[in-house]
Order: sequence, then C-alpha cells, then structure tokens
Amino acid sequence: MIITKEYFKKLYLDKFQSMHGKEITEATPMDQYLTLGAVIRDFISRKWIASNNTYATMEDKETYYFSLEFLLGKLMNANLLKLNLGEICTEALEELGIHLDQIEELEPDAGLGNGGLGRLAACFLDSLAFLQLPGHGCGIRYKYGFFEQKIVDGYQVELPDNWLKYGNVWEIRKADKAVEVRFGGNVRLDQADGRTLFIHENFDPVLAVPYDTPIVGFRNNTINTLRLWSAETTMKDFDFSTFNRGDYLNAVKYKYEVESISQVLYPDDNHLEGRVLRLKQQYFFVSAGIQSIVRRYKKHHADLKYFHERVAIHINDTHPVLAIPELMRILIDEEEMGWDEAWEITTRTISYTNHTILPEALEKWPIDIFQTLLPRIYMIVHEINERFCSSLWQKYPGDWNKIRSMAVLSDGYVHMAHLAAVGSKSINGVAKIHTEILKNQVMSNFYDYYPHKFNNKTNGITPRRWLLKSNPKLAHLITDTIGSDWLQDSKKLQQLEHYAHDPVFQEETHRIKQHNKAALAALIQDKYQVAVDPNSIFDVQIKRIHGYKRQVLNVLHIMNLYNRLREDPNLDIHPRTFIFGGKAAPSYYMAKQTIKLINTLASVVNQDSRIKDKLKVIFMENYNVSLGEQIFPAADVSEQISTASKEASGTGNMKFMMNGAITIGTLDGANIEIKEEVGKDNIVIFGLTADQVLKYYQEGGYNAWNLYHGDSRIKTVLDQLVNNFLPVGPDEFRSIYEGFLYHNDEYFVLKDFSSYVDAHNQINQLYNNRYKWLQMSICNIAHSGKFSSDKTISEYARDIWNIHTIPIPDQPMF
Ligand code: NBG
Repeated sequence: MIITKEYFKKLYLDKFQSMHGKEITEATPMDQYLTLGAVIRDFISRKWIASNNTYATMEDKETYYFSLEFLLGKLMNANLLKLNLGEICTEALEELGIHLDQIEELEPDAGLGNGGLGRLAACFLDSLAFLQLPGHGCGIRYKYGFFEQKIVDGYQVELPDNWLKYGNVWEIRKADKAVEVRFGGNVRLDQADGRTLFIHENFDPVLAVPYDTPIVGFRNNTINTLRLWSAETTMKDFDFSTFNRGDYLNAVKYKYEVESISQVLYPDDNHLEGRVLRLKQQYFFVSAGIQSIVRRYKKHHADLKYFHERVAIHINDTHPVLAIPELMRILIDEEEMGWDEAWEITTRTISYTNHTILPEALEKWPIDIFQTLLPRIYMIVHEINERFCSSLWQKYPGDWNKIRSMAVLSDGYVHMAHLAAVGSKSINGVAKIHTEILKNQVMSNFYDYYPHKFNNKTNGITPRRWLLKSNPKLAHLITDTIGSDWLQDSKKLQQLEHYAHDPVFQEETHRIKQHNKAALAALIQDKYQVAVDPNSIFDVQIKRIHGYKRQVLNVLHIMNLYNRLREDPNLDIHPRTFIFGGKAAPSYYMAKQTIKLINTLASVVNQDSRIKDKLKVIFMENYNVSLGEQIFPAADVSEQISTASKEASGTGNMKFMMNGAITIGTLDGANIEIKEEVGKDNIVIFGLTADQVLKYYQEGGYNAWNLYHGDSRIKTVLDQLVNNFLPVGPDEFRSIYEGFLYHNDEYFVLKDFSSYVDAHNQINQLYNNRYKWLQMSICNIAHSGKFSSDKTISEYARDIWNIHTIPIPDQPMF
C-alpha cells in the first residue's frame, strides 16, 4: 500500500485524538512526539507479529545476543528511515505545523551502554534485521542509563540519566512473560528414581519482567526483538504477612533492594567492577533470558536434545558467561538430562567474544561471594572445573602450573574468561591483531588446547546510522554518483574510488564536509560561546577517557604546538581545531584529571589573541550516540592513538573513515585493517608497534627520564604541567606528571611523542594540498564498506551461529 501524505496526516490526527483527547492545536511538543511514536509503532506491529510467527514455525535456527549493554541512541528518525517514511512524515507534519526535527530532539538517547562494546551490540542488532536474519538481543532495562556528564569549572560532574522519565514509546511490557530468578539460599540433595535431585531452597526470588523493543529491518519486513529485563518483587514476597507483622519499612526496603538490580548501568568501560550487585545483574538477565528461550523452544519442539540446532546464544564479553552454567542447570535440574548430554548441548549452543586484553578488565569473582549468591550455579561451575582439570591432566600430566593457569576455579576466584573458553564452541577476538594476541599471548594455553575454537571477527558499524542517517548530504551524493545499490551492499561503496580524482566529485565532497563543519561550529558557538573556524582542520578525539587511549598524548602535542605558535605567531601551519569528547568512569581519577587538563588548556589557548586563532581546543560535554552523529560527519582528522596492542578493535575509527576523515593512528586494533584497505598513503601511522610495546613490557618498560632530559619539547610541556603555566594550583596535574616520570609512563606517551609530532606535521602538509586531501578522504569513504557490520554479522551468522536469511512475507498495513 502506498502511504500518501494525506493518509499519514489522518493517521496522525486520529492517533492524537485517541491518545490525548484534545485538539491538535493544544498539543505540547511532548504530546506531538508521543503521538508520532505511536503512529510509527502501528507501522511496525503487523510486521513484528509476522516476524515472530514466521520464526516460531520455521524449521531453522535463531540467535540470541546476550549483552549487559545496548547503546541504541535515538530510534525515531532511524525507524522512519528504515520504514522509508521520512519524507512523507516530514511533509505531513509540516502541514500540521509540526517540525519533525524539533520533536525528535525530545527523544532521550537510549544510553544503556558505556562505549564501543554496547554500541557494537546495537550495530549488530541493526545488521541482523537488515540481513533478515532471525537474531534478537537480550539485556537489562536499566532505569538509569549511562550518566549524564556536566562540566563544572573544567571538572566532570555526573548526573543520573533518567531516560524513562516520560515513558518509552518503543517498548512493550510483557507481564505475562515474566519469570522468576533465584538468589541465595542453599541446595539440598535428595534422591528419586535413582537420580540425585538438587533442591534449591530458602532463596530470594526476584521477578524478571521483559520489555520488548522492535528492531526494525531497513526497508524489509523483518522486525526482530530486543528483550530487556526489569527486576521486580514477586507479589508473593512483597507479601502481606510482612505488612501484617507491622514490618512495613522492611518490606519497602526489600522491594528497593530487588529493584536495585535493574536500577543502573555500571559506568565502567574496560575495567572490572567487583560489586555483588554487578554479579547479581549478570545472573539476573542471563537466567531470565535462558528461561524464556527454553520456554519458547518447548512450545514448538518436544525434545531438548536438538536445542542447539534451533538456538544459538552469543555472549558479549564475559559479562553473560553464567549462561553456560544456567543452561546446564535448566537441562539437568528441570529437564532431567544427564550431565554429558547437557554439556554437549550447552557447548554447541554458546559462543563467546572477547573484547579486551587489559588485565584490569578480566572478570574474576571471589568464590565465597559467588557461592553465597548462586549456590546451585556454583556447584555446576565446580563440576565443570573438575572435569576440565581432569582432562587437562590427561593432556599435560604433572604440569600443575599450566593446569592452575587454565582452571576455572583457582586462587580463590571464579575466572570468567576461562569458564567462557571451556563452555563455548567458539571464541573470537574483534580485530585481526587482537585475535592474534589472544591466541599467542593472553589465551595461548587455551589456544593450544582448543585451536579449533578460535577465530577472528573484525568489528563493524552500521552504515544506516553512521552514514545514511548522520550524514544525509554525503549519502545523497553517493547515491547520485554510483546509484543506490550501496544501501543494500556496502561493499559497493568501493565504486567511489573511480571518483577519487574527479574534481567535480571532490568539490562536492568538500562542500558537504564544510557544511557539516559549519553546523558543528554553530553548535559549539551556541553551547560554549567559542568561535571556531570551519576552514580550520577539525581534529577529533571522541571516545571514553582512558590511559591507554592516550588523550594525554594529544594534549601534550597541542601544548607543544601552542609553544611553537607563541614563539612564532606567524608559524606556517593550517589553523586547527582540536575537539575532544568522552566520559571518564566516576572512580577513575586520572581520567577525570585528563578532562580537567583538556578544559584548562582550552581556557588558555582559546583566549590567547597572540596566536591569531590558529589553535582552538574544545571539550564537548556529554558525548553520546546523538552527539557522535553530529561530530563524525564534521571531522577532518580522526585520532586513533592508543598504545599499540591495547585497543582491541575500536569502532569510532570506522565511523570517521566512513565520513571521510583521515586517521592519524597507531598500528593497533582495526587501524591496521583500515591501513590494509586504504593503503599506507591514505592514513597517517606513527608510534611503537604492538610487538615493540609487548617486548618493552617484558623487559620492564623503558626509561622515561632519558626522554625528558633528551628532548627539550618533552621537558617543556611536562614542566608546564606543574610550573604555573596553567591557571591552576601547582599540584593539580602533578599526578599526570608523575605518571610519566615516576611511574614509568605506562602507556608509552613520551616514547611515542616525537613520532606523533611528525605525524601531525604530515597531516598539516597533506591538508594544505587540497586535491591530495580530498582524494585521500574519498578513498577512505570508498573502502569503509569493509567495516560495515553487515559484513561482520554475515560472518558470525555463517561461521559461528549457522543461521540463515528468513524473509518475512508482506503484510497488509492496517
Ligand atoms: C571494547 C574495546 C574496543 C572494541 C569494543 C567492541 C570493552 C571491554 N572492549 O576496542 O576496548 O572496539 O570493545 O569490541 O569495552
């Protein structure tokens, strides 16, 4: 059915009246927003039902992507785009005096993730639906998402992200699908019919209630489901006997404790948060998710023997690794299966992605905490460990050290990555180099033992959000130039290479970049009252603030550039605007000081008229998905400067590339594959390699003092951190200074400084050759299809999950 503007208007007006019971002229912007959400949902719901019915009755497999984080961002515009309703909707609403872009602003970002890991999960869901693959998400419906960042006096201050304040137009609460999750208590052994029964008793029950969000396929009929679980008290516990005993306060406290499980996202990225509540969150959503999958399976299939032929469960990092013992528990305790058969099914169902090699992020839980919270799950993990260690003994008799280094339980801890390795059929890293480091260093013992399980799946990003939605002008230009096939197959972007030298195409690309830069400059002016010149080079580092990501290296380079400009204000450099964005974990002192340092430097540089506006520094507050959509299209230079070996993949690097920015980066994570794709002339590489870094670590590092004394640029900028050059107390940045000199520069910032400065000089020269720069930029866009999450997901589907395209039949619209 063709949807006309008139028809859309009618749908909107009818919906408005039935929802709000007043005239459209009295609508508040929030009424307008909620109405549009409901109209779009009506377009979705038929397809959603059809998708669910098709999946339920097909003889094929479904995937469930388990993740503690899904960083979706806003959905309104994205859904309109996918349903191909954008234009009609804009025009229809205009006639009603409603501006779509204004009401979209009212939608809060769904910020249920910290950074790359959570955004990857969101891109994957998008690609699954695009590729018409039956694949769903499973996670937690946090009441508070990732905190909102405010900058006060240069410091980060955290405010709660109350994203559900006005409700959520996209979710549907499914109270009838709630399940019970059990914590604490004890396990009593019993016998029946010659079987040992494990009876979990005296536990605290928590009700897990699912909220389903549709994941809309791009211009197809597929609607998959993101199921997020919310913790509530079961009626029988928030019980009346407690009230009757007059213990009202304790009853309320109990309710509060239960609900706290899905209250807030832990704001740590690449760092283990060792609180019991975190472990509770992990078991809570995993148990609820697996119970609901098993229940759905049993509705349509009699025998659990074939479970793994119908269900693939993927665990996004080790956070959901309890899926392994939980599936075992259900198969053994509830379905009365024997251990061996249950183990066979489990290890053919579950697959695992590792996202980091940072030791401080590798999850391990003290056994006593684990056992107290999850007594039955602990017994199963114990049994898994016993069996695994005895098979290790067969292979490595007498090699206790090796066995201890691989055991799931050792030194008083449950090692979650070991559990994942033992209980999954597949273990993958997220970029080639990362997978190699896993195989040869971090998990080398496991690689020796299970070589067949290891594989690489380089990350990707969805071109729908990161090009089509965020950079519509560039998307149009691409379609005008090579046709629209790239929307169905991002590899086709490669055809743009034929236009890399075409002056007309170059000029168009340039014009669009300038347009995007002007829009960002206007935003900066509006928010921070700083005038930045759209003709300056926009040099951007947006990502979590972390030692290994080396925002401080970027800062030291800016200080050095500033020193050069102060010495010679006529220095022949192209004006630069350095833009930062990113949040620090609230308890990560050095990261928070880095933010203060950036803001302090900005306050000095931006006011210094001597340097003739050649340098500006901006810290953009509260970096999130929506802000990213405004910044990536406006970037000229993409800062990907992690200490080599530390950034597992990176995905921001891909978003910049897709929008035509040139990477300045180390040979780390996916930067290496970006270089392979675009060739060494279309990227600027600097710094130590991963091998060199790892070798230094083995040798105990290098001597930072030698560089301090040997390179006057380094000495000057380090001294400026502590000698009143910056308008703060002399000790404000002492910890950063001491990190370099007294703690041996853990992330090799000084070691890479000189080559980073050279790389920036190269960027300056390249930018001054406009023809060359635009050719590089177009080459990057042309090769970005390689980093589409469609490609990544096709590989997961083929190599790991064994799921297939399932087209959903057309549905009458209403
Ligand atoms: C992050 C890595 C990134 C990677 C994303 C997605 C964690 C634990 N890891 O390099 O640091 O791109 O995962 O794979 O958040």
